[in-house]
Formats: sequence, structure tokens, C-alpha cells
Amino acid sequence: MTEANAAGPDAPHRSRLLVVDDQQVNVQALYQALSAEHQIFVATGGEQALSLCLAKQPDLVLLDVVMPGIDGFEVCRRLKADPRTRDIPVIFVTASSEEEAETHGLELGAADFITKPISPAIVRARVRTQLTLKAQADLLRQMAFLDGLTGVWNRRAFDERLQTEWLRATRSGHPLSVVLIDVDHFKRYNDHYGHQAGDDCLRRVAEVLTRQLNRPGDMLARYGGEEFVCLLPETDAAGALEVAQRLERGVRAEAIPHAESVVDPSVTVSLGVAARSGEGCNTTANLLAAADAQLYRAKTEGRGRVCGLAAAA
Ligand code: GH3
Ligand code: MG
Repeated sequence: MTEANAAGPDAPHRSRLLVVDDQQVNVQALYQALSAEHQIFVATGGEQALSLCLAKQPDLVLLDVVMPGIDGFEVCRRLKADPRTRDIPVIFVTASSEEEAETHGLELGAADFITKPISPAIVRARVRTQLTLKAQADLLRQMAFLDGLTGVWNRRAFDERLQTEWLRATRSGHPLSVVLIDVDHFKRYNDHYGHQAGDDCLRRVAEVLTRQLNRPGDMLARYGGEEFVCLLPETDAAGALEVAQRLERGVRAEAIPHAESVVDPSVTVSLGVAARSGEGCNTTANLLAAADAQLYRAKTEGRGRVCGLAAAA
């Protein structure tokens, strides 16, 4: 492959690299080796490196060890200690080839070690390797948060987001609501149409529910078997009830035949709504329990409907 091809102006994705070095000549050498293939950001000290990592979320950091102020080892330690930056791979680029320094760097969580003066071809190859590993790890992390059947978020993803949004709402005082959604008489659906058709039905329900959510912060997750949950940041009980009604109507309008349902000839869902500001909703567990109680009410009052605490307001 020629140099020009390797540089690949039509490469699928230009990765974002942060080069950290206090010596201009070293920055230049790395820039020349990598800028054709990648987008380069530069920091000339440890503090700047840390703030750029947070602000730019680079795909990889090339880090000098000896710098005035915070040195490279400390930068690496702090990056690995912060959940927001710990998954960014770090390659140390250093004049020292001492075994002790290299061991220390790797123990701090660095992905690789390169010695100066650099060989452009070796730097490029090692950077590519780390970027490939990072992309694969990112994909695995994402898959761990997706539901295999429907492709929407799974319960683990929901639980994490709920904690984050709960803390955010506590700080800002903004509302936060959840909607629990359960398919009506789904056991009968499976018994009548078969388990495979049941799976197809869940996929369609998930698609319909997803389509009803408009705001970028809204989240739909599969909560369990035939139960879904919707997280609505910055939404009060009245707003969440509106969304829940839309979800209910959306599933009904999809008109998935359900010959065994006594609610409607097509698939329906029951929904329970609770808001963070509501009575007794002072923990995430209470919030979910309140939504579950409303869902239970929707079931006992005839299914195919929404119940929520602000329903009477
Ligand atoms: P209700 O209206 O009270 O919610 O009744 P229901 O039949 O929907 O509730 P129940 O909890 O009695 O039954 C849920 C059924 O959902 C039983 C279970 O086999 C089925 N189910 C759960 N997960 C899946 C799945 O991933 N695929 C399929 N096909 N069925 C599932
Ligand atoms: Mg059900």
C-alpha cells in the first residue's frame, strides 16, 4: 500500500487523537506521522490534556511522560480513575526505554509504550491496532446495554440511566417521570399464535413505542418479558400521562391481531405512570413501585388504558 493510500482521504472515519507533549519538536513528529490518517488535537501539559480529554473525548491519547506540572503517569492515572475518560486508550511516547518506567505505565492502565525518537510507520501501526481494539470494545459495551430480541435498551441500561437522571433531577429540581408498559393477555397470545409470533409481536410493539417518543432524552427499554419502561427526563406527571396515552393509542393503531384478547381484537398495552415529584416518590425504587402500582390499577380497571397519579388533576 502506498503512503497516499494508507492515508486514505476516503477512509471511513477519521479518528480523533490527542497528542500530549511539552516539546514542539515531538508534537511535530507525531503530527507528521499521523495527521494524514487522523484528526489531531494537541496539549502541551498535563492539565490541558485532562480538560481536552473531557471536552473532546478523543479515541486515543499519545502521552509524553516527563512534562512540567502534572507528568504523564499522573495524567494516565487520572484518566483511568474517571469513568468519563477511562475507556480512552493511552499510548505512552517516551525517551526512556527503562523497563521500570514501562512497567509502571502499563500498570497504570496504558495500552502501549513507544520510544522516542519515533518511527512513523511503527507509530501508525500501533495506533491503528489500539483504535481497532477500542472500536471493538465500544461495540461490546454497547451490545451489553441492548436487548437482544427487540434492539431497544435493556434493563441494565435503564437502571443506569435512571440513576443518572435521578441525580440530575435532584440537582436541577426538574421533573422526571417513568411509564411502565405491559402487553395485555400476552400469555394467551403466545398460546394461540406460538412463541415465535410472540417474539415478532414484542419486536413490533417495541418499534411502535419507539416511534412515539420525540425528545432526544427520552428512553425506551425492555424491562422484562413483555414489559417495557419509558424514562422521560424533564417531564412532569401531566406530560408523562400525555406521552403514555400516545403510546397506548400507537400500539392499538398498529392493529396486531389478538384473537384471544377480551380487551380488543388487536394487541393492547396497559400503562402505569409516576413522576419523581409525586407523593412517596423519593427514591428510584419508590418511583418504579409507584408506576407499578398504577400499572396494576390499569390492569384491574380493564386493561388497554393508562393510569397515573396525576390522572385526576
Ligand atoms: P396481563 O394482561 O395481566 O399482563 O396478562 P399476560 O398474559 O400478559 O401476563 P402474564 O404475566 O400472565 O404472562 C406473560 C407472558 O409473556 C408469559 C410469557 O411466556 C410471555 N413472555 C415473556 N417474555 C417473552 C418473550 O420474550 N417472548 C415471548 N414470545 N413471550 C414472552
Ligand atoms: Mg402482560
